[in-house]
Amino acid sequence: MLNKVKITTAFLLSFCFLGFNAHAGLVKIDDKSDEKKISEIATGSYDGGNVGTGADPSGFWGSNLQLVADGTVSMLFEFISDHAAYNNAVFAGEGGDIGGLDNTIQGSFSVLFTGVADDFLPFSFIADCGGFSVSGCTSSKGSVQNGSNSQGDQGNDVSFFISKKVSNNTNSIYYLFFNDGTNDLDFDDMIVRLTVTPAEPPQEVPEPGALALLALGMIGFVARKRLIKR
Ligand SMILES: [Ca+2]
Ligand SMILES: [Ca+2]
Ligand SMILES: [Ca+2]
Repeated sequence: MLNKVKITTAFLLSFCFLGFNAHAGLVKIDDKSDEKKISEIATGSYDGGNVGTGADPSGFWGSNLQLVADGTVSMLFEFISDHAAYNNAVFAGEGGDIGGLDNTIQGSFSVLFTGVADDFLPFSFIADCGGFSVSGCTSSKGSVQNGSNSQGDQGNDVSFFISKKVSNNTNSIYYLFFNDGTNDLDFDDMIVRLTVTPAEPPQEVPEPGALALLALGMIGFVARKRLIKR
């Protein structure tokens, strides 16, 4: 009788932890730079117009986006505008869940990302993407991955600017302004809106990690029971 109670409690606790993980985690800017308006940084003309953060957005240049806590998020990327001779592109995701778009495709895509606190969101901007496909580009004139974005060599290096968060209760929304590194800093070479939403990890099959946790618990329980019998 006591054993049954213990087993039930172990199972309930396991599912409590699974539930907690499923709902945790949105994003933060690592703000390696001071908050500035694009007009304070730009050396070329910023031609992005009003992107929902005002005509002269305030944010961080050379910074990166990280998860706040362990969890699964959905990342929706929407093309806003471009003002460049290059065909620039943005890619996001991992494994079999990779999406992307370029100046020609425009539109939007979304991917799921599961990570732990402080992980960088997996996305990259690529300058002058040739042969666009979901797996990448056949040629580029430089790229920058979130996590290694920096101010670099001013206008010669590719980099991006992240707007301050534009949020409501359930989403974290940022505008990302890519500069493709052709000797100016105008941050209008590709502009996308990133909406991050809490997401349930795929639930059809329990994750191996969760199963292992349950199995370990059961093994420990049986071992303890045997010790008591001795
Ligand atoms: Ca411009
Ligand atoms: Ca530029
Ligand atoms: Ca430009």
